[in-house]
Amino acid sequence: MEITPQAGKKLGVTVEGFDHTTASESDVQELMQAVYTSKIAVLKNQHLSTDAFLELSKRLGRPERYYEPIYHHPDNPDIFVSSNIPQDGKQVGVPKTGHFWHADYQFMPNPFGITLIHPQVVPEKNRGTYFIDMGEAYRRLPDDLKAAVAGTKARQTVRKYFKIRPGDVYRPLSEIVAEIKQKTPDVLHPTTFRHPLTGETVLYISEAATIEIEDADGNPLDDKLLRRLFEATGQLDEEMRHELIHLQEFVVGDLLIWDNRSLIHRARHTTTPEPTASHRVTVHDAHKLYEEAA
Ligand code: 7UC
Ligand code: FE
Repeated sequence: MEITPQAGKKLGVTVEGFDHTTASESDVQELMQAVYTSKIAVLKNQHLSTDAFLELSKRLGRPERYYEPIYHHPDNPDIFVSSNIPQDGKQVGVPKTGHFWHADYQFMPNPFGITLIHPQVVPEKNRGTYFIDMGEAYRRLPDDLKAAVAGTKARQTVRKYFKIRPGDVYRPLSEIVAEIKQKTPDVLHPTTFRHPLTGETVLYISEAATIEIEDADGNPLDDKLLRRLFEATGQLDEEMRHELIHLQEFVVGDLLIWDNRSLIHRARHTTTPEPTASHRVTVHDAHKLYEEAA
């Protein structure tokens, strides 16, 4: 196994020669360390079946199956499918997932630390996924914003980007909204926390999930604060030119592993509906997302 930094990029390493069937425990630890410190690892030449992808993922942690079954791979429910390519005339998984800044499971009480993506069909144009390192974003915040978020909590929701399921057709919208509130109520996470593996402070907010910041007594703070935080961290730049935005490209055979604690990501917008498909597994490593607020 050979790990090298991605040339000319602010984030990420390339990993050659990783074989999950023969890797030693210390190889796996070395790989995980690279994920925590460099944020993204691109494993090359991973032409794996869905079962093998899941087996590789299990070497890194305990899989968390997506809570909504419409995303499940038909043969393997631990695999989340993002695809706009029908198979035998049927939709598999969900199209156009993640077209907004988010961290995976940010709206859940116990998000996982690691996301793995195995691209299956990569478009000709508009390939890749955008990332922002929210540890670096926090370090660059002006002092007044750092002071404004200290000791606060952020309210996270799935409601803004929840996708209507095929089975929701003809249901009253109010009933669907009530179901979402009951199954996935909004959660509060600390606005900043200490990354349990790197020690850095992470600003844990995203445009898709975060709807409010509350002070230590639970009083909502002015909306302008959240807007300033989105602005300062590059999340409002629709041109994708902000200094903090990293475009991670990939080809079929790559397997991406990233640090879901400190990175937020956003799928690239396709202007033309090009075929695209990817498989995802998410895992809990040995630590909770955060042990304490920063
Ligand atoms: O359809 C999607 O974009 C799924 C999104 C709302 N959640 C992905 C996750 O793991 O948080
Ligand atoms: Fe995602």
